[in-house]
Amino acid sequence: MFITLEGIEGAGKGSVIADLALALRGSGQDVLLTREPGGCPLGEALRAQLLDMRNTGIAAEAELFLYLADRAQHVREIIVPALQAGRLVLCDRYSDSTLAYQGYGRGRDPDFLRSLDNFASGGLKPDLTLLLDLPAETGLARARARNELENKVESEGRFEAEALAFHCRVREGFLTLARREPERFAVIDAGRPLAEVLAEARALVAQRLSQRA
Ligand code: Z5A
Repeated sequence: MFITLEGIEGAGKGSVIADLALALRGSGQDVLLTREPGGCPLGEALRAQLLDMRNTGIAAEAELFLYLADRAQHVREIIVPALQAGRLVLCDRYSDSTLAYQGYGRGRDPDFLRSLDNFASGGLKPDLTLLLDLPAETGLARARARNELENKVESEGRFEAEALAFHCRVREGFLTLARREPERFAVIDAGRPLAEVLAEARALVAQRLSQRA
């Protein structure tokens, strides 16, 4: 089973995915925890470039193809072999991030991006996507506080430097994608206390697993 987590920056994906991995491993599932960009060695190198605060000059077209290159390698090297081995794959961001950020955020036709993404991913789609939804202001404030605490301001801040309007478009983009595929998406109100968000995410995954059993 292939599960992805999506949402704007600071939505809580990292927190939720770590908790899900813990719960699922505790119940005996063989879980692969991964992320985009950066879920394979090539992806790690691409991630460093994509998120580097100094790379303000990356053209939007180049940015798009770097995310797609990361996905093409990640799917073939990591995700598909894990699924074929019967593992449960939990991935922090995937194709919906490309549609939301490079499509709705940067104003590029989502249908055009869909066809490029389909080529990069080999058509692999998640079975379940948890969308952590919250106002962009709240997510950015959380991410900023976390980055300051971890002293990451210089190394991982390129997207935080985007205007608030950009993150609002990305949020709306995710919600549009969720409305388009209600059977794949579950939208979680991530503005609530973390314990409530974690409990809902665990329940949604347990429900989906029991449906497939
Ligand atoms: N990107 C793209 O443009 N196109 C693509 O195709 C792909 C990605 C795949 C990756 O950044 C960037 O790549 C991303 C989109 C772009 N940039 N942006 N924006 P990343 O991987 O470095 O960062 P991120 O994915 O945006 O995640 P994040 O900033 O690490 O946020 P998060 O994982 O969603 O949140 P978190 O780390 O779990 O939580 C943030 C803080 O809030 C932390 O201190 C938590 O303890 C706290 N938190 C979490 N939940 C709560 C609740 N419920 N209440 C209170 N506090 C909370």
